[in-house]
Amino acid sequence: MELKAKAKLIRRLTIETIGSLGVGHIGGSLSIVDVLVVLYYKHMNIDPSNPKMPGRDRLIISKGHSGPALYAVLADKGYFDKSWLLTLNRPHTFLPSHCDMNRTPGVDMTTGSLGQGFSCAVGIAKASKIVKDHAKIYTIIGDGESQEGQIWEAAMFAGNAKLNNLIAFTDNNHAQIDGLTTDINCVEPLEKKWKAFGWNVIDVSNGNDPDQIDEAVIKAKTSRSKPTMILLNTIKGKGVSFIENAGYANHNMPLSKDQVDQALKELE
Ligand SMILES: Cc1ncc(C[n+]2csc(CCOP(=O)(O)OP(=O)(O)O)c2C)c(N)n1
Ligand SMILES: [Mg+2]
Repeated sequence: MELKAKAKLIRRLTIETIGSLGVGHIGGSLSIVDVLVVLYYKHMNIDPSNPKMPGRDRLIISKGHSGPALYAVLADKGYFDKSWLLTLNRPHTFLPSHCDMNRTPGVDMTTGSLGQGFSCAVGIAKASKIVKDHAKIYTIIGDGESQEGQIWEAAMFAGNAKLNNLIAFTDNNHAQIDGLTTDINCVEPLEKKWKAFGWNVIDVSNGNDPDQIDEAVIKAKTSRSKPTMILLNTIKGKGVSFIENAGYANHNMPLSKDQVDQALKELE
């Protein structure tokens, strides 16, 4: 299946997942669907029948509230049955709202406390260099998350350690939990900041276009001595008109049965 069609399918599954609970982090989940699709269906060396395969590539979603989008991908890849998606965040579920590596097959790191997952990704990239397993380590951070001091401590280490096996993405959707990043604590200029910390930076003008993201990942993989930050210019809630139009109010948004139907219709 073509990447754009796959992204549509993953958006549908994400809507159904959050719709089954009636509320969830829909905005931040939909904004990263395209990068997940490019990684999981084109680039990552993984085996859904062996989720802990040694030497596999990793993905750490540091903005761990976007778990539902990852679960949609993992179910579609065959890590677990699609019926699990309808148990999101219910008691005893294997799919909590935030990523948990001890509960969900295919989840590489427990995340949700913003800033921490990125540090874990840097540590795993360093470990991979030490054991020489040639894995690529991918990680996604939020633009609001980039206000965390912990991000920049880890960024400095990754640059100094020349972790060219680390490919990070900023989901630059310009919105955080209760406002626009520019109004709350502006993180720009991101390109200059990452470069100053010793990283390659690739700017993707449409961070919801799988082809543009794919091109950036291909380029990032050729880096010889630096980690790469791919800045994805995204839309929070991408793909469904009334969710996009809700703006940052789509951060943790209720979804009625009628809204689920409308969203699925838009994604046909
Ligand atoms: C350390 C920490 N502080 C606060 C929160 C609560 N929180 C969850 S998501 C979020 C907003 C994050 O914004 P951004 O990184 O832009 O992600 P997006 O909402 O765009 O997906 C906040 C403040 C948290 N999870 N962890
Ligand atoms: Mg954001």
